[in-house]
Amino acid sequence: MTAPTLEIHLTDADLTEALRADARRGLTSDPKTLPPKWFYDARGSELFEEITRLPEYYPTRTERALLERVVGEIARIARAEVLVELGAGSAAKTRLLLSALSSAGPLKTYVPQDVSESALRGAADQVSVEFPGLAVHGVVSDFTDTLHNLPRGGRRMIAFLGGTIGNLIPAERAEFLAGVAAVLEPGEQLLLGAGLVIDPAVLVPAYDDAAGITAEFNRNVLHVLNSRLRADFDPDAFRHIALWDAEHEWIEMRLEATRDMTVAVPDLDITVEFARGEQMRTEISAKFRPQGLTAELDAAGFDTEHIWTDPDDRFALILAAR
Ligand code: AVJ
Repeated sequence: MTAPTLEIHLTDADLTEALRADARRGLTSDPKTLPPKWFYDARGSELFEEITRLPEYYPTRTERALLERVVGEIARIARAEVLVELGAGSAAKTRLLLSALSSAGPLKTYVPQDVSESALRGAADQVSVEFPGLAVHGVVSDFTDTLHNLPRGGRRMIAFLGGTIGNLIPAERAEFLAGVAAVLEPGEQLLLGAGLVIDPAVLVPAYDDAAGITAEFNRNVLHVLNSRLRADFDPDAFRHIALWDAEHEWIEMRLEATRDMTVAVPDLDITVEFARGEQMRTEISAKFRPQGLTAELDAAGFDTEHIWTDPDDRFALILAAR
């Protein structure tokens, strides 16, 4: 086994700088917003892992069961020598893909990418132990602006699983898909996992669980602002909200101030006023219709080769070629 390498395109200082810009923009706009990528410090990544095990949170286990069922088919259509996984996190589902791709084809290299160095290090180490024949090159970066840092040489498949594409607003999504298309050579592939539009009675509890883990995950963004920007948010004074926006077909998570508050953010030289009842958007998680997904992929320059869905039509895996 060769030890995994880790390339860091996003230092801790870069992260703080990006958070400052996002927080300044989001906290001074009306209504206030914060981008979802700031949930994922070490504690946030752990809380998300806990979410994936909740009875209400169906996406992870649905995607995994679907992947288990169709991974052989994917491996037959795939031509990848290099598997690049965006937002790899703990890379839990990747093992399925790696074993199918390496037994069926020419896979030589695995490139997991994530913003969380801690999650990535663990994943890269584990994969190297389990797949001794595979070269593992981890990349710590932001998936939306570091596609150009991905290694070249060897036919690539970019996997973007878990439904994280849904965290992008439609304009960002179009830009992201076009960006992926732009870095791929003709014939290279994208494997996309996306949550489908389903009954809100199933959808909403997935984002508002009875044990309150998603609420903690949501409030964690305030802990991140406190520790990185020396803000003095009282996270417990914010209430977790998850609602289904039927017009946009997305879940929206918000934090609602339960009292009037003045929050100091010394590292931005601002104070931020919250009125009791004021809501701040912290995440959208868009759900899709299969035809909508293929249309968006087509617009970005992809050909959809295959689309698989689970028996309850809750989740889709799409293989598209450049
Ligand atoms: C990790 C982005 C796929 O949108 O379902 C889980 C994040 N947010 N519960 C999602 C999340 C609230 C999750 N993704």
